Amino acid sequence: AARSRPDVATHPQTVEINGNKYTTDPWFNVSSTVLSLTSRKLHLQKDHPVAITRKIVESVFPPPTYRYYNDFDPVVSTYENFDSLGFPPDHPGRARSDTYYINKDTLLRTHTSAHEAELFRAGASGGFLISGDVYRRDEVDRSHYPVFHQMEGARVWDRNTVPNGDLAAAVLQDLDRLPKHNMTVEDPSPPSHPDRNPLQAEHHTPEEAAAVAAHLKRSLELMVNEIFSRAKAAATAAAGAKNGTTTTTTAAERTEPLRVRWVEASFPFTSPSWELEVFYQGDWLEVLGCGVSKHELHAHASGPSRMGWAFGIGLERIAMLLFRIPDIRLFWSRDVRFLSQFRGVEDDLARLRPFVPFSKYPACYRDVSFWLRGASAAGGGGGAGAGKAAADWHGNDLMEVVRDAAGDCVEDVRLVDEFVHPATGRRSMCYRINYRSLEKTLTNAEANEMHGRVTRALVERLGVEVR
Ligand code: FA5
Ligand code: MG
Repeated sequence: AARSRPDVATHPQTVEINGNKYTTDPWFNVSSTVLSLTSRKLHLQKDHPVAITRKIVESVFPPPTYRYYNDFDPVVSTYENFDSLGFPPDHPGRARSDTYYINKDTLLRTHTSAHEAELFRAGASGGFLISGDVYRRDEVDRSHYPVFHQMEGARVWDRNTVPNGDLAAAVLQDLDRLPKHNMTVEDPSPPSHPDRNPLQAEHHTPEEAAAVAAHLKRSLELMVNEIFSRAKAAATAAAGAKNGTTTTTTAAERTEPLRVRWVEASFPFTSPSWELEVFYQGDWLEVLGCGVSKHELHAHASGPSRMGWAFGIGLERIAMLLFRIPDIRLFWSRDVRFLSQFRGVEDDLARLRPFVPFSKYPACYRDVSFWLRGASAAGGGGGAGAGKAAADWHGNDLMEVVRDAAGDCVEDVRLVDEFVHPATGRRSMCYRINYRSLEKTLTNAEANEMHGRVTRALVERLGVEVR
């Protein structure tokens, strides 16, 4: 409830998004930066790395089995985004600290899963892929951005239409028709915990669930394998061009081998559920979530005889692996030094090359320390004034204020210190902001000016008291 406190004074009466006008209410919390990105649709922009990545992933899920939907509007109802998928009323994803609302019943989709129930209800058979821009209030670092692109995939089988009504056998036969790969999967089947991921025992036999899970995992491993093969070919071609010959050690051979693993996950609309992680830049990077679709979704939407799988991929995360793009902010760049590197690739994938960073400009670190309004919960007593009370504090609010004030010059923001004053019970926080432009070296004066703007915005918008 505290997080739903309205910003009464600040929201406009109406907003227009992709040609449609919406009436706002006190739930409105979309920043102007984010609003301005709703028309970009990078997944449809010719030769953009997100669009190229979408096409390569689509090639692993070919028609006629899979149908593609790439232009569903990002404005959806709260019902579609959450309720239709079985999110409980108190799920944290619904909070205004995490989701961009236009009004109480209308929001910017937080995932492409928002369209699953509708397509199932329309009787989708076989499978489908949905690509689109999605929106989340989230942290600031090199792999998170408040707008990104997802691809949803789903596959359905129907007991009423498979031979002898034997769904498991039909799925295994389809699995057998899929290509094989020889990629090493470090943790191919982590155990599922029944409390998080129970077998849907009233609706599925263990054999059916196992067959669907095997088909799902193979399909996604083939997707990653395809991406990595293309990345490797690109690196080889780039190294060959540099050496003039192909006889020397190639960059591909020097590339770290691909490491992938499955990790148990949990989603309200799948069970069992997993995430697929890929080792990248020294750490495990989560690239997708997936699982065996919940029976309720099919039962409500299409029919109780159906079952299948679904996944949701972060397209930027895959594009970062494919092109070796080091920072997610780059996808939004209109700099020709970025865009020109992908020209002609969409129509001729043999031209794909690793991204060559134009140069890494120096980082400028600046710290900001402040007191939150009022006493902390531990100190007792409520805070006076209009600022953020300690109990009402959410890191994502700060992340957004920083992004709004300094734009894409912020590389990351980290909480470096936090304490409660023993006598007053007030909470102090210190955040370290890394200002680094992708396009030029920031001067000290520019970094200071930006940090001043950020500090003032924190005071004005969050009511903190700078120390
Ligand atoms: C989902 O969004 C689920 N809808 C996925 C799903 C679909 C599960 C169907 C089961 C069945 P998650 O929140 O983990 O899950 O996001 C999916 C992917 O989006 C992540 O693995 C990651 O690749 C990407 N992603 C998430 N947040 C960000 C962000 N802020 N910036 C860039 N990519 C992100
Ligand atoms: Mg996740």
